[in-house]
This record gives sequence, structure tokens and C-alpha cells, in this order.
Amino acid sequence: MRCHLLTIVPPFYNSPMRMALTIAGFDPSGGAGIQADLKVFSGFEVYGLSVVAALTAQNSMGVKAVRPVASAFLRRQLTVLFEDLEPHALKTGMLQSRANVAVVSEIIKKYRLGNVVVDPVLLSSTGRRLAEKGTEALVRNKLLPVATVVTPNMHEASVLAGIEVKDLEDMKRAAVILHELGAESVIVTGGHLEGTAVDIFYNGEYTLLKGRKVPGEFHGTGCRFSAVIAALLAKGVKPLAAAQQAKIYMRQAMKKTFSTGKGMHLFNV
Ligand code: PXL
Repeated sequence: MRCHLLTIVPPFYNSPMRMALTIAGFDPSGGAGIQADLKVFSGFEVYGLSVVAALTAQNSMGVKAVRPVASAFLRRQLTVLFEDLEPHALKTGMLQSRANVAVVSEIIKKYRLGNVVVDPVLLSSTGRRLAEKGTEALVRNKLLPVATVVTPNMHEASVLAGIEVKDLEDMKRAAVILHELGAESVIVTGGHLEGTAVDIFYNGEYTLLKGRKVPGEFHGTGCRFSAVIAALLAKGVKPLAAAQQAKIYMRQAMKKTFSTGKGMHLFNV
């Protein structure tokens, strides 16, 4: 008897399917982290791989608890995956522990992975620490040197660059510092600027990514922005064009959010 599924779905090894991997935290509310990333990947018709670096207990009102995955098990998830599958791009999100940042950096180098998007998650939207103390130093020393694109918000840019970041000029200075630390392209996102939402893209040259603010508090904005960039890099788009498209995508997505009435708005994807 013919098996229709097998005839319809081609196997991966001769498939043109593009793949992206997210190494991030698990969000039961589906608003951020791995869940958000996978939904974005599938929206761009990129096959999503996901490796869990941390667990969280949270809802639209905020993160209540965080647990890192043991770094040895994080390494095992990655090595088993790479015995078989090679992503065309990957993004890192909430890695939570210093040991996990070190493992991710080691594996990226060992498997010579390219198209690496680093979302240097340190705090949740509601201000809770999502990374143990001292993680920023490892992100600076071990992840920035392997990053194709790093996407800090103003707070993360300030912590990583070691300068105050309050306005566009500070964002530009921070971008140069993070570029010098090894990231090929830096996008400092300006969602927290007053009245405007301009991002700074820097790869040796500056490009301003202009945007208008969409009013409201949204859960998982940073995750989605970096996931769009990873999906587009997986499809062969260059970092600047990917950042420009991600900016447009985010504005559309923010207009399509919904609220449970209690906490932040959730994206309708
Ligand atoms: O937006 C940062 C972030 C990343 N990853 C996970 C999160 C959050 C914020 O809540 O829960 C899993």
C-alpha cells in the first residue's frame, strides 16, 4: 500500500527547507522565548529547531520563577542535534547561567556555526533578572566575538558596553563598543526612547532604523525581533536588510496583539 505522507513530505536530506535554531528559555505563556521564536520561524516558513537553556514560570503579568537547564544537558541537546541537523542560522535568547553562555559559545566555535543572532537577555519586560550575576561578562567575552548580529535594548547595551545609554547618541557609542568587542553587526533597539522608536544599526557604518511607537506594553518584543532576523539570515538575507524587514514586521505585529485584561499584550502569532 502506498503511504501518501511519505510521498507528499520530502525527506530533509534533499529538501530545500531552511532551518533556524533557537537556544532560549521556555515560556509557558507562549509570549516570549522559545515559543515566540518558533512561531516567528514558522511564519517565515523556516523550519524551527529549539534547544532549552532555561525554564520559567510566568504569565502575561510577569516572570515568577526561573531555573537554568544544567549546562552539561544543554551541551548534550546541542551535540545530539548537530550529529544530524545543521541550522542555516541560530539565535540565542535567555541562557540564564554563566555556564550556559560558555557552552553555547564553545559549541558555536566547535561546529563553526554562522549566522548567529545574539539577543543578550538580562531582564524581563517587568524588570525581573533573567540571567545570573556575572552573565554579562561572559556574553561580552564569549558571545559577542561569535555574533553575526547582536540585538541589545538600551538597558542591555548599557550593561554590555559599560556606559550610560539614555539617548540616540549614547546608543551610537554603545554600538561602536559592542562592534569592537567582536559583533559583526550591532542593533541597539530604541523601543524605550521617549516618543520615538528608532534603532541604531552599526556594522562599521551607521544606519538609523526609523519607527513610530505603538502604544502599550508588549511581551516578547525583543525575542520576536531577533527571531525574525535569524529566520531571514537563514534564508540568505543580509543583516541590514534583515533588520529593516524585522522592524517593519514588529510594527505590524504590535498592531495585532491582544490582552487578557490583566498583564502585557500578547502577540497574535
Ligand atoms: O523578553 C525576554 C525574555 C526572554 N526569554 C524568556 C522570557 C523573557 C521575558 O519574560 O520569559 C523565556
